[in-house]
Amino acid sequence: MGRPPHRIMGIVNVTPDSFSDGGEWLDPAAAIAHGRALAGEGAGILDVGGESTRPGAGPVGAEEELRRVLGVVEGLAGAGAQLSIDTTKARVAEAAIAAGATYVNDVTAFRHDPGMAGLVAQHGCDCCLMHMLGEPRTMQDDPRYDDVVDEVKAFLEQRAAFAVAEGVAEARVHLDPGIGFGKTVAHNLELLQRLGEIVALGFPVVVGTSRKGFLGRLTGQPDPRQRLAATIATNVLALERGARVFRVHDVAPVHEALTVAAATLAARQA
Ligand code: HH2
Repeated sequence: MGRPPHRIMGIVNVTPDSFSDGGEWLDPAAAIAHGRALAGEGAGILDVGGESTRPGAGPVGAEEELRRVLGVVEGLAGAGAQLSIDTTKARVAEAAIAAGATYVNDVTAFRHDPGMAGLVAQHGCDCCLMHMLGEPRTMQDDPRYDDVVDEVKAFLEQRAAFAVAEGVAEARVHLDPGIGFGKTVAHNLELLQRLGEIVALGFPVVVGTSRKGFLGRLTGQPDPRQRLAATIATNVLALERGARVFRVHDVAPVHEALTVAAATLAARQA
């Protein structure tokens, strides 16, 4: 049996303060044009977010978040990609769903807003449940685990069970180890190395390494925009270990790399 196809989730950050592209797509017209370009480059999913989750970031109110993302989701309907809303708030997700989103990417795995799971269930949306230790404001302050993979895996298994108990169809649930969310460089590397253990839970696995700080720590590259080669290395390894969705800023080069990697993994002499 061949491996199921992978998908690229292109990042559309409508924020003033995202760690690598803050402010660049704050203007709705620019964000829409950017999203359309990413769809054209091969993004099967466009992930629209109005709240940065970078280490140290503070929360954004629902009104402001809605003001940032809603017109962009509306403007991307018909762009040829599934629309995802990257939010922890049911109010924001609900409005985005009404505007055409069918995927909810919640970095708190339905822990922040008690209305989120029911909303996703009611609308039959896909969802991504991500692991995070602590909250963005403090998550990089000395994170500790006994066994990072076992703990992330147990958390994700429990959150998937919660989502299903709340009425979300099992086939709609994606899981994400939350690279960089309350993790040291060593934790991130071990999660990637042992990603197969999370894939073994049986849900499609999403990975988000794009331009992240641990890559810069390894390569000595302080500028997040200069972390593309490192991003590609981690995505290829994650593909090989069974990840299915790749959340990235630079869609075209990652798409090329994963196309070749997937063809190689599928190759068999007749
Ligand atoms: N990473 C970020 C945001 N959302 N969602 C999922 N499922 N997985 C991730 O790894 C993930 C995520 C952080 O990256 P970015 O959106 O580029 O930055 P910021 O949070 O500063 O806007």
